[in-house]
This record gives sequence, C-alpha cells and structure tokens, in this order.
Amino acid sequence: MASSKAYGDRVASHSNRAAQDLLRTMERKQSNLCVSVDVTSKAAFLAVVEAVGPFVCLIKTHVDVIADFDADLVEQLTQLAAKHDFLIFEDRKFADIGNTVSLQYAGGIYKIASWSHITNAHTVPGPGIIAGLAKVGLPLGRGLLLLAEMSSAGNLATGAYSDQTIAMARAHRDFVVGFIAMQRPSGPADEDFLILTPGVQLGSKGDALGQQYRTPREVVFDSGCDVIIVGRGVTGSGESINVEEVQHQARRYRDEGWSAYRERIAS
Ligand code: 5FU
Repeated sequence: MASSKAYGDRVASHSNRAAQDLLRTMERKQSNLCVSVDVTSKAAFLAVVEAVGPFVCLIKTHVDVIADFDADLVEQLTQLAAKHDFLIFEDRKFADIGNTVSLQYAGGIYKIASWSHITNAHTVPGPGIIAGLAKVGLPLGRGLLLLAEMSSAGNLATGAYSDQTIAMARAHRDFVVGFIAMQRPSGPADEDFLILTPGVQLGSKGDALGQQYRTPREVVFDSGCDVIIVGRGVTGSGESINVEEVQHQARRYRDEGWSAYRERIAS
C-alpha cells in the first residue's frame, strides 16, 4: 500500500519522469510541502519563492494572476527551482476538449508545458482532455494530476464523478501521476498514485469564500495524502511580503507535514 511506504521507495512504482523526480525530491529534502504562491506581482512572487524554496518539494503557481507576468519570470523561477531543488506545478485546471487544451498547454502567453513539471485537469470533458494534454506533455517528461476531489464547500467532485476520474487515471498511467484529492482512494495494493491536497492551514477552518482547511496531520496521517499544498498559511493574504514570517511559516508547515508522514510510515 503506497501510504505505508517511504516516498523514496515509491519511485520504482512510477514510469513518469515528473512523478519520479517529485518523489526523489521529497525524500532528499525531507519535505512534503508545496507552497501555493498566489500573489499578483512578479516581485512578490519571486520574493516568496526565494524565501520558501529551501523548505519545499514543489512550488504551485497560478501564473494568470500575476499582473506583470513575462518570460523573465519563468526564467527566474526555473533558476530558483534549480538553486533550491524543487519542482513546479502550474495549477491551470484545464477543462476543455482535447484539441483546445493542447493549444492552451503548449502555447499562448504562458507556454505552461515548457516550464511546469506538473499541471492538472478537470475530467468534466471526458478522457479526450488527457489525450490532448499528453500529446504535448509526455514528450517533455511532464506529469498530470486529475481533480478527483476539491477542498471547497459544496463542490460537485464527489461520488460517481470522483470514481470515474480515478478510472480515467488508471487508463492513462504513463501521463496521469495522481490526483488533487482530499484522501487516498482505495485500490489494489500495488497501485501508486500521488495525492496532492490543498485546503491546509493551521489555526483556521476556512475563508469567507468557501475554502475549507484541515491540518497537515489530518491530511497526511489521517487521510493518507502525500503532499500538503499551503497558500495563505505560509504567504499571508495580501501583497506585502514579510520574508522572515514567510520563512518561519514554511519551516513550520514543512516540519508538521514531515512528522505526520514519519508517523504514517511507522504505523
Ligand atoms: F483544486 C484545488 C482545490 O480543491 N482547492 C484549492 O484550494 C485547488 N486549490 C488551490 O490551492 C487554490 O486555487 C489555491 O491556489 C490553493 C489554496 O490556497 P490557500 O491560500 O491555502 O487557501
């Protein structure tokens, strides 16, 4: 069962390069923390990434919220990924037919496939969305997460929808490396999906717009998820970045996530 194995021992269960790299990075850095850098200026974005880089296995982006996004931001982000040893996950949540998503993934202003190791997609359009993204991403060694569940109150990714999402992933194991989900789905003992989980914060149960938070321990130990995704818990809300505080919080969530994982594999 994947949840009782060490991250490093799970590399062999994956054929996808991005999945292998993420598991190796987690083991090497002793971190299952992904920081979601949801700020709206390039300067704030790069300041947060520089501050949290040493503590994370993965940086999650929403590049379309950055008002002064440019090619240099990608260049600097890529350099910071090499310097601090983390992977990049653009949380694009593709949701269209295969032909359209292949254009959105490869091109436009953002050229996501050229720099983001991992991205994600809704399964509403059916399996053609996976084929369209795989056409672009697989030759580059990229990986895809499917949204099996969401953290927000009242979301519709439940029950049969989640089950069918998991079935779609099983049919595309070369490119689909795991899920955005709130818990590890049940499956055969030798099945290994990466479970990345947003909606994580210490000391808050949610925000005013439907977000719902759990603690790192609830996510990693109780629910068997692999990566905690933390946004405002680390960055704070708003644009003014207090680098020392951001670093303090990143270290705190890294430590909480890792000790929950250690407890899980020991149990
Ligand atoms: F798929 C999902 C989801 O179900 N919930 C989320 O919160 C994605 N997210 C993202 O994680 C969301 O778009 C934010 O970028 C991030 C959570 O940020 P927070 O500040 O920790 O609430």
